[in-house]
Amino acid sequence: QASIPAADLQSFTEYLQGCKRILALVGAGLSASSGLPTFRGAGGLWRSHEATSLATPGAFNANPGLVWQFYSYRRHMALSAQPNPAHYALAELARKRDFITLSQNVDGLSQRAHHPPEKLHLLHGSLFDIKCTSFYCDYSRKDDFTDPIVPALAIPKTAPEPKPSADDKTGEEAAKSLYSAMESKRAETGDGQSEADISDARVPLPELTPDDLPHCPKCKTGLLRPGVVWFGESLPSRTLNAVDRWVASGPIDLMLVIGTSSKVWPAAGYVDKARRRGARVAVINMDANDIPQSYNGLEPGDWFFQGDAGAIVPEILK
Ligand code: BJW
Repeated sequence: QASIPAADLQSFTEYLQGCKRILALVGAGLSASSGLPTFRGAGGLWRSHEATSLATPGAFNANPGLVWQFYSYRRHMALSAQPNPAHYALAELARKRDFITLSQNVDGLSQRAHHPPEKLHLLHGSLFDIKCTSFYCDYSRKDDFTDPIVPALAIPKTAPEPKPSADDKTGEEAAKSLYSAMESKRAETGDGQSEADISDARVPLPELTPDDLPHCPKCKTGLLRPGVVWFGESLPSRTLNAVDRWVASGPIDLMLVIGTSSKVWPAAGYVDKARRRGARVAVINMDANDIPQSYNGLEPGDWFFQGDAGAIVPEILK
């Protein structure tokens, strides 16, 4: 049960009942309680790299092996994660109302929560879309859940650590805490071995050459890449057009801004677009500093629900 101020919950739910058209912008915080890391703030480092610094065409060109290791890890994590109650609550709202979700997430969890696909707009693509990097080739495929996508991208396994010896009285406490920290960083795979947590820079990772990476089956020469939108790249025009048509097709009563730092454009710009069509805004975020900065942040009549989206979203949409 989320602890939401009763007056806010009441005014929000009363307003929600009369809403005809509702828009949501969601970000990485929506999937945080499913165990997936966000981009900015704590957890935004992958090994020694800022996650956002790996999400660029320049990073891929400079070191495709490293960028593929990052995305292969994220594909694996997303496939191992489960949608949380917020994913399900948004899917339910989409089934019942004139409501669309603009998702910046690439993890597939909204789809797995059965969000109606025609009401789910993936602004930044999907980890499970794959496309060719060659300028001359138009190859792409959807819903490729192969994990790993090529053998060289398999997550390395580590042998279980020896348990600290019982008669090592002086070092016992220290060893126990080290052992449990290591355990929490590894997932048991059932064969007595564990998967290494390659997001930790202390875990060795092989250097891959382009030959180790997935290649295009059509042109035979181009490297494949994940079908996500990197910085400096355009968002999918069909998606943007469909969203713009929905936005233009009538007044908007409510804009939900869930688990996003609202720092990345053009996604963040939908808050203003919705306001211009009359929307009141409800922000659901762990961090009170991450209120969309358009206009003056929150305006009278808006709501800010602070806490875990996985708990708050199902509570306010009940
Ligand atoms: C919780 C929680 C819990 C935690 N419960 N909450 C206008 C002005 C300035 C710059 C630009 C502009 N227009 C375009 C740009 C350039 C650029 C941009 O926006 N730069 C800014 C950073 C300044 N945009 C682009 O390049 C875009 N392309 C474009 O505009 O093309 C045309 C063009 C090109 C060139 C020049 C001009 C125009 C493309 C942007 C693509 C972003 N791609 C990424 C990677 C996707 C693939 C991948 O996943 O790897 O998308 S970057 C990364 O950021 C990812 C995310 O979708 C995106 C947003 O992050 P998000 O989801 O908000 O995550 P966080 O971590 O930032 O926030 C998490 C939030 O959750 C926090 O608030 C927490 O507090 C909260 N939280 N746990 C609730 N349990």
